[in-house]
Amino acid sequence: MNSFRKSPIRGFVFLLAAGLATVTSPLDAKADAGFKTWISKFYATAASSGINRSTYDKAFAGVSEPDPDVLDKANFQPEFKSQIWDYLDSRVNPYTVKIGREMAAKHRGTLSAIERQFGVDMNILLAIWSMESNYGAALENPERLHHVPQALATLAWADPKRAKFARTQLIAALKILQSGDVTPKQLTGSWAGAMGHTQFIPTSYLLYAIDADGNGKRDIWHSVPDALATSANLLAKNGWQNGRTWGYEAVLPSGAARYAGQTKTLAQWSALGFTRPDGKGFARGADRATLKLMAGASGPAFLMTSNFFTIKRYNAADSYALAVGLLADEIAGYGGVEQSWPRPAGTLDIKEKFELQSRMKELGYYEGEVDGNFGSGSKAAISTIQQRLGMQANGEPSKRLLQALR
Ligand SMILES: [Ca+2]
Repeated sequence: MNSFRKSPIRGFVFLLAAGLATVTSPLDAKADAGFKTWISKFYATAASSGINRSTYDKAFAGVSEPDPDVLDKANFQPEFKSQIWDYLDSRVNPYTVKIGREMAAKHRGTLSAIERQFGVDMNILLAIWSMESNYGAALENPERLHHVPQALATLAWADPKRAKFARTQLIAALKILQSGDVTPKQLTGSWAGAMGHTQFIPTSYLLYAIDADGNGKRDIWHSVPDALATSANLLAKNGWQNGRTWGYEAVLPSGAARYAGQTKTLAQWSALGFTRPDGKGFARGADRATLKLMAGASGPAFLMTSNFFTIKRYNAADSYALAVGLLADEIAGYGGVEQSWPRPAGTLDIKEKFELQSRMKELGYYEGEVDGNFGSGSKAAISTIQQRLGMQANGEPSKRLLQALR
């Protein structure tokens, strides 16, 4: 859903990006020669990890230049960090919940089998699938697919910050290829080497990949059972507690913000005055939980239990793990966050974002999906409308704009 925006081309990236143009300058040729030399030299390292010549040559067959798109994406810096509520709106909304429920129905048998075998809640697996590849839809976007050996070699060769990571991942990718699970052509991934429906980097694949459909190949690129079982295996091996929640939304007692980041038992939190928004207490008082204030003391509080930290083994951001937990709950039919996020005055909540997109679509300004996600298409439509209304054309959704369209 959120494709990477193009970064301003600068410095070294410029030399490589210029390689895309039809005219080849001597500088491009020099860069390509340097890259090819790096690939031939790296074979010695790969060989010392057990990669044979034939695997290596197959991995790099037809690769004669670095992947310019990889460096472009690696150098992309978001202009501003999105607020937690905007991030959650883009991940946990009527659209992702609806598709999640459709996928739950479609893959019921597979999901039940995985839940039984690994003891991991199927709704958590659906939420991860949504977060990682929009339930596989992102894999159909060629802009997002890179040849993994080429992408990782590009980073190892040209990105000093990621070179060590990329070398390790490249060796792991070559091991995957050598195992016969995939052909070189099928070894596709993101610019940083995250692969398949559930976006595993090669080292994680080697640790956790599962052949769940029994065809003899661990295929997280084309087999939904393999991909979801692989995620379940990662969570199970990292301490997922079956039948337990990931955490509780809580009402922050006055003066209790000072406990943010602390871990206590749920019984201790209760004794400090913490309750759930519906006034109910916390089950399993002996369980330990960590207080997280994701938007400061004026936003909802959360008491995160151990499964929250297991989700973070997938992606270390608190916001990611919260989105997975909330989306899983909503797919399962539970309600979302009950307390309000401290949104600035005049900005839209998720229902209003959907309404704005629908209205823009009805009026012919917007042709994209009504998904609450304000990407370039939505922003361009908003700018056009703002111009027609004589408002400042900043592309940002607002209550004022929605009011104007009603
Ligand atoms: Ca398989």
